[in-house]
Amino acid sequence: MGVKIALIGKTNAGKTTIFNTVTGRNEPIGNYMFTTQNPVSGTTYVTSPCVHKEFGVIDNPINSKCIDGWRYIPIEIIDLPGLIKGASYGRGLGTRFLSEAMKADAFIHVVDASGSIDEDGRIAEPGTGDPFRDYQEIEGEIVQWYKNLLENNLDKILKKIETTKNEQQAINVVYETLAGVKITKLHIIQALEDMGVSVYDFRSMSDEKLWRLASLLRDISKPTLIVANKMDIPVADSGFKQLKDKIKDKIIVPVSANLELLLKRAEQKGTVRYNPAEENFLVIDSSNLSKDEKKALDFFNKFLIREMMRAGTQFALNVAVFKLLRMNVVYPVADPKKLSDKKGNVLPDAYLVPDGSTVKDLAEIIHSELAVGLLYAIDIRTGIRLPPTYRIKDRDVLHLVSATRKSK
Ligand SMILES: Nc1nc2c(ncn2[C@@H]2O[C@H](COP(=O)(O)OP(=O)(O)OP(=O)(O)O)[C@@H](O)[C@H]2O)c(=O)[nH]1
Ligand SMILES: [Mg+2]
Repeated sequence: MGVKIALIGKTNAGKTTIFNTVTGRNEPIGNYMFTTQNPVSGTTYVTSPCVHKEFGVIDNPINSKCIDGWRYIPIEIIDLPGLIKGASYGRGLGTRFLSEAMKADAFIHVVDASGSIDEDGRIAEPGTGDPFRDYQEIEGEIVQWYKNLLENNLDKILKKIETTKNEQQAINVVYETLAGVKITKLHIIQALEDMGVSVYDFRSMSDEKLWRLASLLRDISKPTLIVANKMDIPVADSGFKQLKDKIKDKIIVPVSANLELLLKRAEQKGTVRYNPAEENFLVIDSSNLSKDEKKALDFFNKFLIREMMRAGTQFALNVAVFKLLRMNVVYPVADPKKLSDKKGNVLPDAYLVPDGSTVKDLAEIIHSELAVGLLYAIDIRTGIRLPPTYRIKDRDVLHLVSATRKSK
């Protein structure tokens, strides 16, 4: 369990700078190609207004953090080695690391909006590159990766679908072949439906159709947010506009990973603090701010937040988790009076569950034994008994009652 997001994109786009910003880690960042050689996993957080105020209690979170009334709920983020055009036939580091990306629930596709990467991925004069071309080329490599996956398994799929006339079973065959890369049966059914074909059409699928199927599977199985990075470089403005004009079906969030990394480091020193309510940084100790930090603050708070409206890495993560993946936050409590776990920790855990998850699903997440004898849940806000089939709403506080095991 747990939400996992992978950073994908062209080499030098700034993936590791973003990774370090949001995890507080110190992985190598470089202005040369393929600085990141292997996937790196880290922990970061999404933010949601904590329920403790509403219930008039002081909380002591265990699985998450509560800062200034905001719950910081952990998610996993994976920094990946960069891609370049031709990666799917082995250029650069190739696409072998994409199998790691496939374990993620969603992608953040990082694009250098300032156009300071040339076609091959080298750092170049800002404005000489082409952010939209970069985006398209990298997406093309990813779709090609899916297509290769289908092609490499085509014989196996064909052989097996001949053994059954039952369409569901045939879909199962495709699913089993692709299960390792987090493609669900529903993804496959939806992709086939969108194409208007049946699973038996694998028998005579043209190259073009296979590409289309790969592309649909890519889109459906990995919701993607675009980060337009390097917004601190003036020409990035037009790169960002170009991306917005040409890509209508994706959310694009402007970011300056460099400046945010500077501010995160300042935050560690205690001179500034990120403020989730306003999505900006607050000054705590102006006497100790360096000139660069002041400039970064000004740019982030005035330009990115005021002019671009919504921006920054925290906003990007929140959008990915709450909008693209449609996650809800739920607080299970073992003691319905104290709102605590058995040890007395008040509002100890906040879980992310996909929209549509039921009380039963939540029980499974907490403990399989709890799920076996699950009777009902009590909605702490209203005192109402909710059946196991109740669909959890965002920021529900629930006490689960089970015949087999007490909730934690
Ligand atoms: N001006 C500016 N430069 C940035 C920004 N983000 C990253 N960079 C620079 O871009 C270069 C590449 O950054 P990385 O974070 O290593 O890029 P990457 O996408 O991880 O690259 P690979 O590991 O090769 O795939 C470095 O010189 C960074 O300092 C930004 O927001 N603004
Ligand atoms: Mg990197």
